[in-house]
Amino acid sequence: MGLAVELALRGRGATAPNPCVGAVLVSGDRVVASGWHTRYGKPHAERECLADARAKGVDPSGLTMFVTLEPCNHHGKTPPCTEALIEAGVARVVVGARDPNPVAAGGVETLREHGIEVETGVLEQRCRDLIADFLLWQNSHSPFNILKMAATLDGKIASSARRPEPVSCPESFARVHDLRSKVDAVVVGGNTFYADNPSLTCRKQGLPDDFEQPLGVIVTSRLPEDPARFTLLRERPERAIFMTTREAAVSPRADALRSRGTSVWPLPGNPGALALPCGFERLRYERGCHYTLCEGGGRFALALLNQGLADEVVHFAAPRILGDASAPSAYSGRGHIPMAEAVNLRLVDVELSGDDVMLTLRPR
Ligand code: AOF
Ligand code: ZN
Repeated sequence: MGLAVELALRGRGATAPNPCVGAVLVSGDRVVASGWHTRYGKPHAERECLADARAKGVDPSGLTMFVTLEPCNHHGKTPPCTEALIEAGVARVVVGARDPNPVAAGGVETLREHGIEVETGVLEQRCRDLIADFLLWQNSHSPFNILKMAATLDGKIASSARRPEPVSCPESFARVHDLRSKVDAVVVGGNTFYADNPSLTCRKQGLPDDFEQPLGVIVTSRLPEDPARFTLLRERPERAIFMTTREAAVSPRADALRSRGTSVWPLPGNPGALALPCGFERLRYERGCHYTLCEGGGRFALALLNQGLADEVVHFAAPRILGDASAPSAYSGRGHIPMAEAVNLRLVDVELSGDDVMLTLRPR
């Protein structure tokens, strides 16, 4: 099942608004075929796995399939996977998570009615974590927001001089660009935008020719005086969106941005505490964003966490220490907080990323 989870992740980003799913076919203790859902509307993981078996000359009858999500039981964009499994004569199906989608659920019962042995709940938490995005799209109006942070061991994201210098190693940098290749928008706070002048593009090797760069979104109460000074606004003005206060959104600076094709969206709330949910809702429904990558800085990161909008945190801890209290911190903006009011996260994964440690966390 662990392998099926790894395979499923290969489809992550391309299956939205459907889940990513992985499957392996096992004979005894050998994996003889595998598959995953590669893209929205394409065959499901179970059918990909059976096709892989056929291509390898493996007869699936009597074998066991491990699949991260309960096989679907309905005619959607594709016919039911339960049918394919029954026809193929698979003897046993091991399921990670039950399907939260009532329209497609019920596969477990159908398979059992046809004499297939079914076991459920294997690596269940990991399989549920795998489809947290799918759950969110069904139950909320927000995109699935991944908050990315890179900090020194003492939690600093830049030196006090705030030059745009890398904190993490090249491997982590490459992982961030891999993340950028899977999201529909990259979102930053105003401090980061004005200090770093980021292009917010994906610069991963080997991108397809038709790759569409993510939207660049800036959350700030201050709009730029001279848009042409900023790479994003110079190179892709029509792919940039400012989320700002209601006052700033009707200012001459907002008009100047709009005349260049950049969108300026008003948010409720005051300059220090903009209410982000309606901005994210617009990203999803007006711009079709299913995933965003929120890249800080510290104040924006904490605002996201506080407003319950960080659905996953990817934190790179670099093995270096600044030791400078005046340098900006990874998550900041509150004062005199007792430990009982800390933002508590659940650790989902730990990996080495070159010299850094990459932590993947989820809200509790
Ligand atoms: C997927 N990929 O590998 C599995 C899914 O419209 P359809 O036919 O693509 O069906 C989508 C539903 O099928 C989806 O909501 C989920 O409940 C179920 N299983 N979906 O996209 C897969 N196994
Ligand atoms: Zn299916």
